[in-house]
Amino acid sequence: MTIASQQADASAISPMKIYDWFDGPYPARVRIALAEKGLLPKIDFVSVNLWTGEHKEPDFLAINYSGTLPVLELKDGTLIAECTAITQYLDTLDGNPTLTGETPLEKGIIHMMTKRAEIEFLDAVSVYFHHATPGLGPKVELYQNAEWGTKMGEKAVRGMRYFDHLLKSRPFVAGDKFSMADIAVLGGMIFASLVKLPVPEDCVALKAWHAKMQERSSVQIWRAMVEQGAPKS
Ligand code: GTS
Repeated sequence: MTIASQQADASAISPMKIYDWFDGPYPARVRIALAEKGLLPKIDFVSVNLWTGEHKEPDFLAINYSGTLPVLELKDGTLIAECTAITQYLDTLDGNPTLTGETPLEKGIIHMMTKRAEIEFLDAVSVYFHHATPGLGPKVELYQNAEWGTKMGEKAVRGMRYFDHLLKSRPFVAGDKFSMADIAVLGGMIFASLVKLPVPEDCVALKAWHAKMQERSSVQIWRAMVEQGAPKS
């Protein structure tokens, strides 16, 4: 089998479904990746309302054991959860991976920086939201630990400082090229803004990188989708 024949063609596997929520920071990661790859027209979005706890209902838990969004469903019913996994899949469909790296070295560095963006920043903001604020409300937040949430808020700010330091000497999070790692840090910035966790004033490089990211058409397309508002049920 040739490499070319192993590469799935988007038209052969579309329509694909994405279960997500229109303004969620993790869903944003996949929506931006889809816009980068020109794949948005191939997707049917299915709304799962986080605020009513739809993602914790048995019907959705059967789709994703973790009870989180987004989830990609292929035409044959295959389900892929986790933003990084979904992005890797989508990025390699056309045999031209622009977000997850071409060489073994690029792939390794981008994966590392994406994971670091999650651990040190985005996931920490998420824990802050779910534990140190009312989060998604009492129906969803069955256990909260405000002290833990506050600690994770502090960790997220340390993460911002880490990425600020990094971006002083490179244009993008994983080096010279825009990648999935930039999208993961963008997810952190989107979540931080939603929960009003401010970026420290002196994080000048992080702010400049963030401003540059807003010029990308993928980010503008994502923002326009958010501005359309919540889907009518
Ligand atoms: N590791 C997962 C991934 O990368 O996909 C995390 C996904 C995640 O936490 N998604 C959020 C979620 O489902 C969506 S959002 O907060 O960004 O909108 N949260 C719901 C919950 O109850 O944790």
